[in-house]
Amino acid sequence: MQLSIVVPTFNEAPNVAEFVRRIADAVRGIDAEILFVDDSTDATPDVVREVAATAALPIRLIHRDERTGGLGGAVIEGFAAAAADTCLVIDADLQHPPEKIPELLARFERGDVDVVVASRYAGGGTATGLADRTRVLVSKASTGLTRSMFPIRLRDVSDPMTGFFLVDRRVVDSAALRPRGFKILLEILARRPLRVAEVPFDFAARHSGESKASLRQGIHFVTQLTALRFGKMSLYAVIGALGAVVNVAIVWALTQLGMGYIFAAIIAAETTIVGNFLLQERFVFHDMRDAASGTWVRFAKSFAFNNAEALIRIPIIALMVESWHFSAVVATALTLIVAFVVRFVFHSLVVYAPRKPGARPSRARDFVEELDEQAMSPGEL
Ligand SMILES: Nc1nc2c(ncn2[C@@H]2O[C@H](COP(=O)(O)OP(=O)(O)O)[C@@H](O)[C@H]2O)c(=O)[nH]1
Ligand SMILES: [Mg+2]
Repeated sequence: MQLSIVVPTFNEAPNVAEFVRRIADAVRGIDAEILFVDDSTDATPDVVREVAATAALPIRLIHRDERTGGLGGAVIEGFAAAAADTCLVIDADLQHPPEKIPELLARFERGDVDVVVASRYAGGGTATGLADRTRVLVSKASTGLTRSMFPIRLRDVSDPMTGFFLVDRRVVDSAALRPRGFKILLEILARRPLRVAEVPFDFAARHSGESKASLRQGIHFVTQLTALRFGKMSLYAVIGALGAVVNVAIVWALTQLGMGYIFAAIIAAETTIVGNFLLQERFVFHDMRDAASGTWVRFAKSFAFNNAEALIRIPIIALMVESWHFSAVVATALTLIVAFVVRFVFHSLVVYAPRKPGARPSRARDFVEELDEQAMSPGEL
């Protein structure tokens, strides 16, 4: 098999027949298969089976009961199940013209690249099929933002957000990907340096049905981008910084209302400890929650640790200022930096530690390995 055409589908029943017809026409003479990875709740699987019976090329269907990883997760599953190493990803709604496939394949077969991207923004490409002005703006802005965040990796890629590309699946490190949401190509390109070529294409309007892109996907995307770029620890830092700002604001507000400073500081500290916990549960460690102990146990550990840490930090600051003659600001800043790292380590290793039955062979080694993995792992969302 020369080419596997991987097609993620979510409720695309009215598009399937026309899609398959155009693919079959376009890839005549190429030894190709179509692999639908379907999460639909409509009749898409039935239509696929019906069309497959008479189609001019082999068609397979993977129907998933769980929408793990959404569109991106579906694509990765498609790579794993594909008959060929050369995998082409294309949407089922005909916004990506199947007639371009031979050109993408020919470019790939020159043998000097790992990925061929069909680009709306390369010379000759267009994005007129985007639903409205807002989508055009969002698409352009997010593409610009993404490229500026990965100036080296995406140097040769004008359209890292396209869902139309061809890749040699052997260069995709599926285990390292956190395929969630729409931007699977970005994940692939950002994780490791790959050789990329582009082929311009005209992004058409949807054949039928509605786009599944949404504001939620947009928010998802921004967080995914941050995580891809800066990792889990930085998300944790962002939340910590946010907490610090809120902390100061609460102290300010309460003292304005006439409350004593110490009391205000305690209320502010406890509020931000709880707030930070909720945010880190949702955004930083959400992928570790299921395997860890229950919510209230996690909360108790986190709450106790942060309180103990604050209690210990204050005498240390005093010691630094009184005995070692640090300025109060420097002492506070230094202890906060150390506290940040210690807190992150404690949370990833203790609060969100997986429940494992039985004793571990070498705790020290486990500790170091886990620490390394947590610090480096992408804080995907
Ligand atoms: N398997 C699967 N496919 C999806 C999912 N969400 C979207 N898709 C498919 O991914 C492709 C692109 O989605 P679409 O809604 O057209 O996004 P847009 O082109 O950015 O507006 C289409 O073929 C969708 O059916 C999902 O959660 N799972
Ligand atoms: Mg589409």
